[in-house]
This record gives sequence, structure tokens and C-alpha cells, in this order.
Amino acid sequence: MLHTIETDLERRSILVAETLRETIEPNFVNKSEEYLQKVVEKFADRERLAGLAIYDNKEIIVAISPNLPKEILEAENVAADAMDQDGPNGDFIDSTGKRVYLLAMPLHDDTSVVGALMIVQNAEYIDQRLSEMWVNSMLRLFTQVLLIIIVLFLAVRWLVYEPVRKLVVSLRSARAGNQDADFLSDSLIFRPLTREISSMKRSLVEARLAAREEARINLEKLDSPWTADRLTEFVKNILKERTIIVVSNREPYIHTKTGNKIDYYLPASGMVTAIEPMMEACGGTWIAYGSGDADALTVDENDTLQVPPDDPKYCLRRVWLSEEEEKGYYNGFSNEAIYPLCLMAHNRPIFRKEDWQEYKKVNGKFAHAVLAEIKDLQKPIIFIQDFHFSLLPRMIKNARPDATVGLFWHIPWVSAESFSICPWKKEIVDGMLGADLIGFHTQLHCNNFIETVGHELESLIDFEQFTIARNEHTTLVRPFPISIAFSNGGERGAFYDREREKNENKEILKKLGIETKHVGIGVDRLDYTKGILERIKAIELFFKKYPAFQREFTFIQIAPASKSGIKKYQEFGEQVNKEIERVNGLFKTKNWKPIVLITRHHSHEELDRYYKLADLCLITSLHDGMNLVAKEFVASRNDGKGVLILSQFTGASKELKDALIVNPYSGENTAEAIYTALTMSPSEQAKRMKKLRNAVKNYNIYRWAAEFLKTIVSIE
Ligand code: ADQ
Repeated sequence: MLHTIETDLERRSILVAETLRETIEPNFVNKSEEYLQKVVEKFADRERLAGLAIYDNKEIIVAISPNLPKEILEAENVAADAMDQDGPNGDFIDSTGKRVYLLAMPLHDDTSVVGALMIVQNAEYIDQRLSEMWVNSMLRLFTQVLLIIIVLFLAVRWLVYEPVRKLVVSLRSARAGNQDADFLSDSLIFRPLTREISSMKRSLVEARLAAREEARINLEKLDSPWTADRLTEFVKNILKERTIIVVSNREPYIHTKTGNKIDYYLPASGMVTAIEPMMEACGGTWIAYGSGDADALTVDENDTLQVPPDDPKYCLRRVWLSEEEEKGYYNGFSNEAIYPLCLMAHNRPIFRKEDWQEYKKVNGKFAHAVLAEIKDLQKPIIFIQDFHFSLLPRMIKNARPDATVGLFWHIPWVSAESFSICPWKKEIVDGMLGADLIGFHTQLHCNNFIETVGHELESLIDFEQFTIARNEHTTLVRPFPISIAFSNGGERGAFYDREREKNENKEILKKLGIETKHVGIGVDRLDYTKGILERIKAIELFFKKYPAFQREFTFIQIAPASKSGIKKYQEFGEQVNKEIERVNGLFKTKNWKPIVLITRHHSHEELDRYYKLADLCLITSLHDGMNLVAKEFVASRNDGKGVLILSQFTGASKELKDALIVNPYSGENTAEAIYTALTMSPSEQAKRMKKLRNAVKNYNIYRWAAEFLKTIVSIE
């Protein structure tokens, strides 16, 4: 393009030069300089040239346009070259910052060259034209690229994204039990896949219908296998239109902020592990303290959000607490008074009046939230969790006698004598008796509670029915041993890949820098009731008594910080660290150490990987309502391997009788159990594991929820 414009300019210049030559060439040598100057000025003006000049045969300028700087022309050889070659000669130059085109044309007499004519044309417009053309081309290119992108985007959206989205929606709706909705795509590209998914969906819906039918038939048979679907169906049948409201201190989903990114996680809490799957199956609302630093950013104007965030099944309503409330109600009265009072771990409870005041205030705050939630509901079912809310049942029952109130106490209940040291024992027990049903994990905890009521309050106790009547209201007290969501037995599927599992195990140990033959696992909140110090001592005794296992056995302790706002818990964390360092110092070698401590939070899938790679799981709680880690370990061992060592002071030890049951206060006893586990024959391990798995499978969390709800509904 540049070439075309330049050639055009050259051609025009030659034309002009030839026209002028016709005027000045005849008799050139005899023409005066004045005459030539006049011709130059007149012609330059007429043709709108940048300038004109005439040279004699000695290359001296004899006439020049007034606006042309003579020195520039003199510095150029364009005219000289034209005369030498006896033909037109042109060149582009920069003159005083402007681009110009010079064309020299020789002048002749009859025989020879007698001078030259110089045409000067402005060439700046060429650059302008060029940059305009460049901008235009870029704009055109940009528009074309944009158009292509839009077309591609629309094509991907229509041809790929939309059909895939429809498939996902369709599958999700089928998974959620919606039989009618069918959003399957008719896209040609996805037709084979659509057909496959369609028939999968049909099978899913049919399976669900069959499960519902079975659930309906089995309504009365609580001991047949329980699944999330069966619980959903069961709840629909027995609750009809009634709604379940769960209340707990700890929320099931905690939102946190890192930079601008908001994430969430399930806290390390046995209560959450158990109640969350139940809520997913039953729906309803869960009211809890919003403790995450991004919690307030993720709720609507009613402080609610739908959870699980990726696949909503129920509503979470968050209650906010001030620092003072958290300090008095949670750190103080709940965790420094009631918790050590109910758990016999020989930690003295601290009863502060200010904490008690805050505890009462926060129970009132939650009562307010519950009452707001149920204001338009008929006969709602309020299911309160744990020791943080002992006063809440009475508060709700007083305000809404039509509500059915259940309370589940996740920690143990001690003897009447032990409980009697609490200055507010009567208020606590009376508050709890506002509930229609109170559940504990074991019969012993129920007995202890009833005995405490007998000591502290005037009431009518029926030891046959396990009911307590007081002020014309009756409370039923029953054991409901809590469990985990272990519905299909977690058996190995057809695609089980033993080699892959082995490699994953190796990879995990390599990442931790562990080289060992045998692995033990412990998973606990960093809590003094879990007997972690006693466990470390037992490991020390084991290595002393069985030195052949040094460099052959490593114990992995996973213990995320818990209740870290409380001094006792901070001190306990430090003690555990020190004790592990001490024992490691006694035995460790260059490539091996006896104990590895991991304090990071893990997802349940990650914990499952650890459970699967361990030869034994060590649970040495000094006192524990149930202990779900024991059940999680058993549920993960679909290979029939691994040995569970379980403290006799856990609720789980009453059900999981095929574990090696130990007294955690005796280091020797636990050390001996570690030895027995590591030397147990594979057939003995498989025999025990089978029975343990059956126990958990037959009484999973869905059955637990069904039994609790069935009992509560039958009360009226
Ligand atoms: P906890 O004492 O909190 O609860 P526990 O039964 O020991 O409960 O279960 C702890 C839960 O936290 C398990 O589900 C475990 O997987 C999880 N967890 C532990 N470490 C974790 C980590 N690093 N990352 C993520 N999760 C982790 C109370 C009572 C118990 C009772 C339960 C249920 O004290 O006796 O069993 O409630 O009622």
C-alpha cells in the first residue's frame, strides 16, 4: 500500500515536471534568473506544490520558491544525479521536520543537459494515510476477532454448556428425588450420552421409588437397614407437615475469609458429624452461633442461608454473640463449668456467677431466635443439642406449649453426688425438664440423670417407663447411642483398586517423612478428656517393653486445636507437644520417630485415608459420651483389616465389644493392647472387624434419628 501511494506521488510529480519543462526548456540558457524566478513562483502557487527550484548545468540553484530552504536542496544530490543520468530522479527526504518528495528532471538544449528542474512535493500525508489505514485495519481485525469470539462463545454455550447444564440439573433433580422434572437436552452431539444418562436417571428414580415403598412397608421395623432416603421417607410419614428445628452452639458450616476469597468447612465436632446427615435427610432449619469470620457476609437479611452450600437441603439460621457473651456463656460456663462437671476427667469445674449470668442470657437469646422461627408453625419439633442449652427447653416450652421439645445430651451425665457440687444444679435440671424427651448415649447416663433429678427437685419418677413428671408435664428419658452415616456398608465396589490404595498410603507416609512397617492412628479434638497424654505414655511403655518394634511402628496423632480461647486448652496443647517431644527424644533415629503430631483440620475424606492406612486406631478417652472416631475407623475398614483399641469409658465401648477394650488410666494395659493389635492374625482381625462393622451398620445415624423422632412424635 505504501508503495502504491509513493508511486502515485512520483507519477504526479513527473507529470507536473514535464508540464513545467515545456515552458522553461526552450532557449533555457538565455532566460534571465528574474524570469525563471517569476515562473517558479507562479507555477509553484498554481500547482499547490511545496516548492520548485531550477538549477543551471553547474548544479547551482538559479531560481527557487521563497519558502524552500536552499541549504537543504544543496545538501541533496537529487538534481546532480538526474543531470548525470539524464533522466528523472526522485527521493524522499526530511526537510525541517517534514517529509517531502524531491523530483529532479534534466533540462536540455539541442545537444546537451543544460540544467535541471526540481519539484518538491509534500509527502507528509503519506504517513497520515498510512497510520489511518493501520488504525482502520486494526479496528477491522479487532471487530472480526470479537465476532469470532462471540460466535464461538454462543456455539459453546448452545452446543456444549447448555446440554451439559441440562444433564447436570436433570441428574441433580433425580438425585433429589424429583421424578417429574426432565431437563434432558436434545442436542445431537450429546445424544448418546443423554440416552445413557436418561436410563441411569430412570433406574435412580425406580430405585428411589422402591426404597420409598420398602421404607413405607418397613415403617415399624426399625432394625432393618437405614439410609438417608429411608429416613426422608420415614420423616415425611411420621411428621406429616411438621417442621424440625435443630438448635446447637456449633454450626455445621463455618465460612471463613482469606484475602477476598470466602470458603467454608465442617468443624471437627462429633455433634456436627452426627446431626448434619440427619438434617440433609430431614430438611428444616438449624439454628446455631455464627462463629466464622465470613459468616455475616454469607447470610441474607434474616441471617439465614441454604446449606450444604454446594447442594442445599436445609436452612441454617445464624445467631450472633458478642465477645462478652462468648466469653461468659461458651468459654466460661459451658466449657469451664458444665463440661468438666459432666466429664470425669478429674479437672475441677470453675463456677463463676458472671459466667452463669451470660449463660442464662445467651439461652434466652437462642430462645428468642427459635420463637421467631416457629411463630407461624403449628406444633413444631425443636431438637436441642448439648450442654450449652440446658435452660432452653423450659424457655421454649413456657412460651409455646404446643411445640414438642427434644434435648440430646452429647456428653456423659455423672452421678447425682458428683453433679451436686454445681451451685445452679436445680435451675439446670429444671431447665432440661422443659423438654418432652431427653436423650443420652447410654442407659447409665439416663440412670445418673434420673437419680440427679430425684436428688435435686420434687418430681414423680417412674423407673419402669423412665419418665419424670413435674408441674403437670412429663419428660421421657431414653438412651439413643449416636452414630455416623454408614448406610450402604461402605463395601468395596467392583472398581476397587488395591494397588492404587497401597500407593496412596505410601504417598501419605512419604509426605509425612515416615518410614515404618506399622502405623497407628489417633484422631481427636485437642481436648484433655480424650486421654492424649495417657496415650503418649502408653506408647512410651510399649516401646520400652517391646523394643523390637522401635523403627517398626509409628503413631500418627491428628488433633486440631479445640476451644482455643480457653487457657486450660492452650496449656493442654503445649503439654501434648512437650510430651511427644520427650518420647520422640527417647527413641527416635535418623529416619524414624515414634509419634507424629498433625494439628491441621481435615475433611472427612482425608481422615478416611488415614483410617485406611493404619494397622490400629487408638482411642483412650478418660470419659466420652460416645466417641464417633471409633465408628468412623470401623466404617472405613472395608478391607477387614485393622484393630480398634477403645477406652472402656467411652459410650462406644458398650456397642463395639469386639474392639480391644482398655483402661486408659493404665499405661501398661494400653501398651499391652498395642502389642496384641500389632501381632493379631489377619483372620482374627477380619473376624472382629466384621462384627464391629455390622454393629455400626445396623445402628447408623439414620436409625438413630428415626428412633429419636419416632419416640418424640409418640409422646403426645
Ligand atoms: P466430640 O468430642 O467432638 O463430641 P467425637 O465423637 O470424638 O466428638 O468426634 C469427633 C469428630 O471430629 C469426628 O467426627 C472426627 O472425625 C472429627 N475430627 C477430629 N479431628 C479432626 C480433624 N483434624 N479434622 C476434621 N475433623 C476432625 C461430642 C461428645 C462425644 C460424642 C459426640 C457425638 O464428646 O462423646 O460422640 O459429641 O454425640
